[in-house]
Amino acid sequence: MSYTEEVYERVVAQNPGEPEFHQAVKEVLDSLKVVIDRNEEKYRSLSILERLVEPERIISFRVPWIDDNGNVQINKGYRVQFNSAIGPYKGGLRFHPTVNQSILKFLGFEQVFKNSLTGLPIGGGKGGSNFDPKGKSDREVMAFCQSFMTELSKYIGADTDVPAGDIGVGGREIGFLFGQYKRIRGLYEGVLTGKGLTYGGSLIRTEATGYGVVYILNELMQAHNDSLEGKTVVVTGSGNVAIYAIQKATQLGAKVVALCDSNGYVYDPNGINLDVVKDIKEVKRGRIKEYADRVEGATYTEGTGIWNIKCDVYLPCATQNELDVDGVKTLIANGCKYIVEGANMPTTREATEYAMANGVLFLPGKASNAGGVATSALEMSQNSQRLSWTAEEVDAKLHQIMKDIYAKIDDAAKRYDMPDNFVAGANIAGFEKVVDAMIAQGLV
Ligand code: NDP
Ligand code: 2IT
Repeated sequence: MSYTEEVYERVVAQNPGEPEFHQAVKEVLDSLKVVIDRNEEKYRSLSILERLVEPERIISFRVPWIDDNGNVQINKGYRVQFNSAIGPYKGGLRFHPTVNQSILKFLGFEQVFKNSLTGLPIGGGKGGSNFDPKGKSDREVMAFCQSFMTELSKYIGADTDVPAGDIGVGGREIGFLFGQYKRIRGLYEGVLTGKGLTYGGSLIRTEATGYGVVYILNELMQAHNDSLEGKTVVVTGSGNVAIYAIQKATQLGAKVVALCDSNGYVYDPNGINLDVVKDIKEVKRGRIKEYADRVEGATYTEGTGIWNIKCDVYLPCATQNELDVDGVKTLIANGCKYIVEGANMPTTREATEYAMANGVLFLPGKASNAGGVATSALEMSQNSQRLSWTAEEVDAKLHQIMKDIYAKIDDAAKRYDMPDNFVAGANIAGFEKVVDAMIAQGLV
């Protein structure tokens, strides 16, 4: 058995009941086989893969809070501090009822490689809770965030671990979390990113993940003598990443005709009206169904199946494993040429392999959604300098970072004779920097 296979079997045996974590590890280890094979003795002697798949630390804690009816509620809270070889742990917090240790370990593991690809000095981490913000009052969300931070504050800091948002954690939650950290620790520091602009946030952080997805898509298309102009695009989700991916794709001349939430999807042949989406999702915190009631010519379909809509470009921006092989087959049959992941691991392994084997140009989330965390690192830089950069400056840096990521993953894929295999390219290029730093720092 190869070293990568041995380590994968060990991960499955030692981390029972964690299918998402196994899936993320398998994809990375399969890609790394070609790298390990060239230098197996060295990597084995240092147990480098065993170290890479074991989080440095997992913190899990109880989060008690009181709801609006005066009842005590208890949630689970976590922070997975996965790897600090190249910088302080960095990665988002997810508040969603499905959150568990497997999901946070998969996200933390992916984050290590993603953060490495940004070229910035940030390690990998992820955290969150099975708390569901949907339908909660602002007071309930604040009570939860304050209790969550009361415990988490013991383990984070501007130079140790810097959380941010993810599913269910946006500007409102980051504000409540920041206030409680400051109150408990007595420190006004860049301990969180995605902050509001009046208290240390960076311009363009809100837009960064979605913009970054489209910037790197544009690089991919240009490298293949194509462009977004006149293309039909389907975006999934209708949250932070989806909204700003739609905005940038539209600015670059594409027509985005569909989006969704966890209840169903909207098709608008005239092109999505983003003002309506923002009002429904960012202001009213409502359901995407309302779009069809408000926009003439748009239709709403309950349930899944958004991949049935014909498109040239598909940008999955909702959640893990949302796109399976049947979905990909339908997309390809309808002429889809590009799948670029805005979410983390939204495409199943089988679907990814099918897409790549059938002519789709595919960018994995750890490369294509890295603009969010990269701009978080720019927020950290601004906080350290006690300065704020202009929107143009941050956007230009983000754009350049996405171009550099495309160049890195393209180069790694070509160096290992797998041109256009950006899954392998991203895993290899991400690994090279982290592993170099790990080896240099000795057995820690
Ligand atoms: P949000 O909470 O803002 O939005 C999530 C969106 O996805 C919502 O529209 C939600 O719908 C939808 N969704 C969730 N689960 C499902 C499902 N099972 N089927 C269909 N739709 C679903 O989160 P973000 O936009 O921040 O995050 C989206 C993805 O992008 C996640 O995978 C996240 O990890 C990733 N990501 C986020 C970054 C960021 O900076 N925010 C950076 C990099 C990656 P509903 O309202 O019904 O739940
Ligand atoms: O998955 C991700 O990269 C994020 N949710 C953003 C993390 C961050 O620290 O900005």
